[in-house]
Amino acid sequence: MNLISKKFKIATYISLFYLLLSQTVYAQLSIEQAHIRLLPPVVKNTAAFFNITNTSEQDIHLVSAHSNISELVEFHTHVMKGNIMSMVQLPKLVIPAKETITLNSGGIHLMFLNLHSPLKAKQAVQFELIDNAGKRYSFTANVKAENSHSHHHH
Ligand SMILES: [Cu+2]
Repeated sequence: MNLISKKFKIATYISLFYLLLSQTVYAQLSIEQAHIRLLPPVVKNTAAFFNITNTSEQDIHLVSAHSNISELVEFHTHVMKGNIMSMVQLPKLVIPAKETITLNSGGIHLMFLNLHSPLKAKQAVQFELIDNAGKRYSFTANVKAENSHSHHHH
């Protein structure tokens, strides 16, 4: 093997290595059925619900969230304290590789605290989810009144 073909072979291995590296480092999230609950204007907090899918090969650790509509955006879940259902903040939300997590009104949800102004039906709200590497994922959810015929029990 002459020197030129040897160098070419090494270059090929290096570029293959970076191609594989870039694919594993590229973390990706998508959401479906996103909506934010419309509540009476006196209520200063509300929540967003959606299905979130991690299409990448590695777990994504979401550590914070941000939106212009409220002072704070937090990951919450519901826990039973005695016989009372209450909300607690989750320090992070892990979306496992190739999996979907459902955020719904009885479980995990994205909580908007201290809304700057009352929301309106069909308003498009943008929010960002930020992972432990500082990567920001931008999404939009529409404000929607709760279905009065729903049979959810809380
Ligand atoms: Cu909450």
